[in-house]
Amino acid sequence: MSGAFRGRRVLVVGAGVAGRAAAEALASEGASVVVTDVRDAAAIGDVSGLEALGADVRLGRHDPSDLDGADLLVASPGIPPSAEVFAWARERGVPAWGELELGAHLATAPYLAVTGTNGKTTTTGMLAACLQAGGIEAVACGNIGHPFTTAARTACEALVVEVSSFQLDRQTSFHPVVSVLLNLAPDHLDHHGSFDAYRRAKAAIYAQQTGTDIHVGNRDDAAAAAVSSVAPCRIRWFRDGEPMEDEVGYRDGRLVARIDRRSVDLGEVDAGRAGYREDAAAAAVAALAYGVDPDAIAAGIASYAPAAHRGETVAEIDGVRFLDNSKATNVHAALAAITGVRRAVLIAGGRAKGQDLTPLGRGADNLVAVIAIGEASAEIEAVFRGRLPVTQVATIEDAVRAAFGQAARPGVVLLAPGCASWDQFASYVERGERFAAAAHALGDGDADG
Ligand code: UMA
Repeated sequence: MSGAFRGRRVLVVGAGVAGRAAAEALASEGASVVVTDVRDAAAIGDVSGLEALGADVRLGRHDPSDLDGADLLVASPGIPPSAEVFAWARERGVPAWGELELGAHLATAPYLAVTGTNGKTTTTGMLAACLQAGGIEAVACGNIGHPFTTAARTACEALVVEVSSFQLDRQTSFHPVVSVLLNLAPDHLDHHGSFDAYRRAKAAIYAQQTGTDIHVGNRDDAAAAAVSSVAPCRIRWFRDGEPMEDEVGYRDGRLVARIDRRSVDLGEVDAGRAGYREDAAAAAVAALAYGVDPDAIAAGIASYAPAAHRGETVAEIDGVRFLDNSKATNVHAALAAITGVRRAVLIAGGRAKGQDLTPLGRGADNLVAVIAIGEASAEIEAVFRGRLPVTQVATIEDAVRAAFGQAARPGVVLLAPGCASWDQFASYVERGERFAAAAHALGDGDADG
């Protein structure tokens, strides 16, 4: 503990993963901490960890008096920009930091950062694996679930931070040595208010970067490339085709870097997973930019095991394969997953987050039927009506049974919701787990139930 926040009085908003980590970091650095959350004690569960830190925990609502005596507010990423608590802080002249701002003040190791609409977690993991294969003690953290504010205080040589658009708001000090923008498509419009505001949040990843820092952009994604091309530092690119000088791309299915007018082979990449090639190419450019040896990059990418709920087969029953892409929480990701299947039954829906779901219709040729779930089920039905049979159901279990009934033999049932899980589940993880459990139940003889 350095006592960097000694004598400060800080209001932490949100007692979820980010808020708890922020409170712990601040308390360990000498601050006196108040934590507020709109959820009540019954909903929030155990807060004894926060109380043990000496934090004053106030549950059930936010109140202007929470800011009494405070000289700083630290907000969790999910607090919407329109939340009253920010207006109260403004009125009192109390600065409002996001999670990244606090992490940036605490970090002692250099950090690399990855954002984009899709593929962040995979790219972050792969990039950390490349650095580790190169002998660098690197830790993957951030939106991935291991808060940046916690990782920033652990001893290591580099951090690879997954950053969401939510986190990129309310920071003016986050300064990665290498930043990556993987792709850009409408998402989280309910939180940011518009695609333009979402794009501005993403562009904030490079706001503090200067001359010798490196930003990595995607040549194949016009919307993302437009943002990347104006980064205020050096820019390196990846693409899905033949790479140009200083780029990483693909030749004959193999990942290839063009360095000093030579082609360097970085190995084979699993083409079966949606978005995986893009993620590997991005990780390779970022690792090269950080000075990692090409052999280590090839080893890092080959060793990386993707996290769950990103398109893996979770069950195979009577010739029907169940693919779990619960992490496809927006239209862009769902379409990428649909592109990888043939004659599948799609399970889609959930909370649309203000997205236009119409582009999902482009996947219709790869599907035989659609099962619509959750808040957006009527919108999903409207997208496919007249083109495919669509069934609206209440639960994921009903969806799995209906999809199994309509699937070809052999065939595929694909969970690629295109929407957030938050209307019916705590997270996409819970949605994926319930999907897999329901598929297994069919195999256990519950096929009619
Ligand atoms: N809350 C309030 N007031 C409000 C709104 C919410 O008190 O006005 C409270 C809620 O009651 C809840 C807490 O805030 O108790 C939740 O905070 P949060 O939504 O910021 O979630 P955390 O649990 O703190 O987790 C956050 C990220 N979640 C979101 O951005 C929604 C996690 O990303 C991240 O791993 C974690 O911080 C550590 O950095 C998850 C995510 O879904 C994986 N991210 C989105 C995505 O990937 O699409 C952006």
